[in-house]
Amino acid sequence: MEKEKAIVVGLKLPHISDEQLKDYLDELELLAYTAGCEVLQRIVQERQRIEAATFIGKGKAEEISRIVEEKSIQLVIFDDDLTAVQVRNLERIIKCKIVDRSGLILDIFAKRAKSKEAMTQVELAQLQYMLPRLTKMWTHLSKQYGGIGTKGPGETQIETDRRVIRRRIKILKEKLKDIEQERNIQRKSRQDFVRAALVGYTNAGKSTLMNTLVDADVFVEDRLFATLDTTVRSMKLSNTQKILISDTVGFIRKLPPNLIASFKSTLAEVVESDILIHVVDVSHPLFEEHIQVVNDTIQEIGAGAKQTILVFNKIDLLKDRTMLSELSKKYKDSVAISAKRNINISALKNKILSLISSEFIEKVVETSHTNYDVISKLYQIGEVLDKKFKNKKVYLKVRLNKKQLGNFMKILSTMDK
Ligand SMILES: Nc1nc2c(ncn2[C@@H]2O[C@H](COP(=O)(O)OP(=O)(O)OP(=O)(O)O)[C@@H](O)[C@H]2O)c(=O)[nH]1
Ligand SMILES: [Mg+2]
Repeated sequence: MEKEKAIVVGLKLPHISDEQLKDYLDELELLAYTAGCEVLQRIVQERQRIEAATFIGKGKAEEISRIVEEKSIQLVIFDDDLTAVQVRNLERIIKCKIVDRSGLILDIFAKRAKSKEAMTQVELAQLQYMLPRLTKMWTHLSKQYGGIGTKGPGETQIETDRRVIRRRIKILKEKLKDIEQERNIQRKSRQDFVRAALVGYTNAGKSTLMNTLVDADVFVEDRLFATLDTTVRSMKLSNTQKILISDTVGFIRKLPPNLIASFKSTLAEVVESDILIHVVDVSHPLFEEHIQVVNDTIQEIGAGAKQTILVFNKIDLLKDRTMLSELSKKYKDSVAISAKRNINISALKNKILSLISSEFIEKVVETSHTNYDVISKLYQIGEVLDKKFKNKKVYLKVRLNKKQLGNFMKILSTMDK
């Protein structure tokens, strides 16, 4: 398939440095490439503030319009989110599709979604995003809806399309509710385990780390948003200690809010986990900003208060590793690794062990020495550290995670009668 020809546009406001803008536009180009476009040119405008009507200055928009014609550009991509009015005004000046960062991200998610859950979540986010932006030029994201927005020049057509979209949104929300319920049941079965979630910026190496830690065979690719669905695996930390670890969708600067909202059931794994393993691509020039973006997103989904290990990944790509000692001072509970080259993985495992140790407690359980059900159950769910017999009783010293203890004591009280 022929690639769509695109231009990317960035606005340099006073608080943004040249270097930052360059990195933002690098990322935008990577997003464009991921979405299947070929970026022919980069345009930057320096301004004191955003132009309310057209985002960039009108003169700049006209300049872009000329380039679009000369080079037969099909798509102009803005690094910031545009209002519906700005899109409309820009489309009057520039005769091709105008897409903003959120639109592009949603488009990539739509292309990547494979499972029923991910597809439903993305479609909902897309339609919510599209609804206020519906114009006759809007064809980029709407191909799959039988040409919504492509047919009519008239406002009536747009009104009809809006109604169709609203109805579809309602159906999707109901569908998601059912999926969520299914997910809740699945997650309930995992309640007895200590759970860790891998989180991080997209392309940081979460899935690679998952594969290194548990032999999981999760899909890894040097592209943005390789992972959209959650994978959960059990991981052995020592001979007796097992936890569940999950890999999930990555975050990015300016992730569309309705995308986060509709990915609620996918992100529930993160929200319900006991600890977070925050994976950072330390070889990226903007890695500290990435950390901030991820922290903000985690806060937003309501998982901000969890104990977190910061994992500086891809240290094999660093020319100079002296920065790592500075980083370990600055960020406590951090560890530097290479998931791909298997460097320092045991240090990470030890970190995880020490962080989850507070989730485990030791307890002496007393029961009749013939109460095999209780005894075997204890061996099953915990680590038996010591065993003593006295007066037809057995005293088992066990280590279990706190969550299991409550359940176990309930079982014990019924079994022990
Ligand atoms: N050099 C090097 N590359 C790595 C390392 N860890 C991961 N990568 C590469 O980084 C790219 C992204 O890795 P993934 O594991 O797919 O990243 P992810 O965080 O799961 O990304 P998304 O699912 O897209 O959010 C792949 O090309 C990996 O091979 C590492 O330690 N060193
Ligand atoms: Mg991944």
